[in-house]
Amino acid sequence: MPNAVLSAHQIDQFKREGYLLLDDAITPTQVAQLNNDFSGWVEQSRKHKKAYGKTLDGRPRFDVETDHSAVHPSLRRVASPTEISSTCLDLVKHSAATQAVADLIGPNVRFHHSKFNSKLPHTSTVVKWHQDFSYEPHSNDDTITVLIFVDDVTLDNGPLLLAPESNHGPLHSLWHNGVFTGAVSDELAQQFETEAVPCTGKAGSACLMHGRVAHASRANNSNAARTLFIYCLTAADAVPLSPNPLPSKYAGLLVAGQEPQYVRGSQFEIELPEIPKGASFFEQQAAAKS
Ligand SMILES: O=C(O)CCC(=O)C(=O)O
Repeated sequence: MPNAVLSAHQIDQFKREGYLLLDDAITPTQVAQLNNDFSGWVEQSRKHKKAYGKTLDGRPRFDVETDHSAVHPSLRRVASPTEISSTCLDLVKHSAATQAVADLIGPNVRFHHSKFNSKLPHTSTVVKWHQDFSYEPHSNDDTITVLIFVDDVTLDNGPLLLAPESNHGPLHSLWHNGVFTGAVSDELAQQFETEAVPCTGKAGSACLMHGRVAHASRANNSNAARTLFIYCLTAADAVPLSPNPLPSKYAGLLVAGQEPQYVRGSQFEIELPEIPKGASFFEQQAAAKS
């Protein structure tokens, strides 16, 4: 079957390095619509001092950073936006980014979860080194996180940092001294820092990242926001091994191909994650010292 959007070279690059940057993955109109949705939520967040709203499992939908205030909003996470934004749902179902994922792990692909991660200007949100697959293990590791750039992402506004080829390495523990820290050990984090490649690009670009790729990001000390719309897709024959950390009425929706008549397993050992009780994984990463 011919590939929908990716060249053989791009597919090879993804398989080797574990990620791929797509320019113009969504249209300028879609970028404007995402920005419009997110700006509305930022305005709303000024009225709140802590996480608020409700998702399917009763946890807060909107999560704010410790430096959040009415005059200096620091809305860091919107959980499951596919339920409150038709633009998000439409992108998950129909974008070139989703078609590209079908080229990589398809033809049969399903939706797992979505979120916005934002770092508004001069905010302190950091993401510690981790692999997404350890937060959302499946029976096989054909899982891809799609990170859509809602703003231009530069070296200055806290870009995603990736450890190339870490998709070929082990699944690292996110548990330390019996506590789920949601992050790899300090020693490993230092090693990944030395290999880190920043993922920068214009608004409308998308980074497709294999679920085993180690990644992190630093605070935004610039005047420009860095907001990402993020969604996770899996091969349709991959069955979740733990509860969805971001439950949604659309979880499991087929976004490409057909329902497979089988389940596929691949060989690995993995520690099951702790399901967040608070608004987001930021609380797990902040609460625990790795
Ligand atoms: O927002 C970022 O920079 C990284 C996002 C991420 O790693 C996550 O939400 O799992």
